[in-house]
Amino acid sequence: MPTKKCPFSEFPDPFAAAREAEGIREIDDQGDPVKMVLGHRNVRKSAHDWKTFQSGATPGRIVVPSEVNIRDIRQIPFETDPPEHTAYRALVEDWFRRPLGEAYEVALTELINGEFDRALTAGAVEVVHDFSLPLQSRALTLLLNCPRQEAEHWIGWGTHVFRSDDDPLDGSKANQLYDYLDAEIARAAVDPKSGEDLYAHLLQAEYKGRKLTPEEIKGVMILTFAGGRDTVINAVTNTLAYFAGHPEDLARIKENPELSTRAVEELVRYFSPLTHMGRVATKDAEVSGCPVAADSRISLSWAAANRDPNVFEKPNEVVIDRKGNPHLSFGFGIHKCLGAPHARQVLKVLINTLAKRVKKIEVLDHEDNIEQWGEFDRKVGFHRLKVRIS
Ligand code: EMZ
Repeated sequence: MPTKKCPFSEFPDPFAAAREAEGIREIDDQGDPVKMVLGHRNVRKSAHDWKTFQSGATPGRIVVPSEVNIRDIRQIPFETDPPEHTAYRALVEDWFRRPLGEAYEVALTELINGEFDRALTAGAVEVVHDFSLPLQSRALTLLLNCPRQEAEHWIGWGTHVFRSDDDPLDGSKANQLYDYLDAEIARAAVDPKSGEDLYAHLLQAEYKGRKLTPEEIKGVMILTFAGGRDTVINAVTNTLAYFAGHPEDLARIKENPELSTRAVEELVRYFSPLTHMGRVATKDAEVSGCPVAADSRISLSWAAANRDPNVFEKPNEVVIDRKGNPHLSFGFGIHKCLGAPHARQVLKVLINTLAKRVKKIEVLDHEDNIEQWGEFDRKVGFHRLKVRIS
């Protein structure tokens, strides 16, 4: 696989020429092609038009790479359209906004401080597996409101629930998550003591005048586990890599902690932890002057839109205090990321803790994680990032 030589803290934009030229580019995905929409305006427009570009297609088909061959459970609310989407989303919206509360931030700060205690004691640490993955898993126990201990089990699943090191679509791996969720849903249904977690919340919820089925609850939980896993791990890892290369920005945040809110937005714009998300056309349509046939796929390329020079000045630079930052890293429209408040809090607390406690991050060794989308090679994060934190 060709890898571009670039310093560890740089994330080049591979889409510039195609975005400027046609603004759309077709790639193959397991024989089911995808037209990648690249410009900010058209990505937003297509995301907004859920009637033409639906999410409720065959489960797995809006994901790129397509997961139709490895799962048939619909993820909820992600793989539904209005009116079902509206009703499902209403059941979980408040729950996923809990991260904005003060107690949540306090708990997250304690948790992230614990991760730094470990990293600082260890000296050298491999960030992806020994810092970001445990951090993501342990932070997820706050979102689920379940015992912290559960995370130790999830850490064993690795950085992605449907992918393993040598297989980008690993069906057997998905089964371990499914079996775990079946057991957890059954446990929550019979154990009155566990009334405070997300499973219990979903078991009590009323959807269109009835209770959710175990299958629907599982659909919500799969999304909760899968959607925020590699994305959060990449965002955390990339943040450490960025500040390793830019200690001056960390010093600015230390001086001026209010900057961290803008820094989070700018870093997620720059990293775009999720490259794109697909949609399926419900009828013949046109995007960026290009015909899109009914039942064919497009993808909304958040990563390409986030570097669009028509919208962002100096798009390929991290402007740590960038004002007005209409990035699309958490999507756009009715499907915008449910986990965004949690992810933003994780990154804000991470950056504030870094600024407070860390003087220097030294990169000892790294291996980039380069995704390949047709002609585009895109660095999304790292397979391995070994650093010394002091
Ligand atoms: C799906 C997706 C959701 C998909 C917002 O993203 O995340 C991917 O990592 C999963 O593979 O199934 O949950």
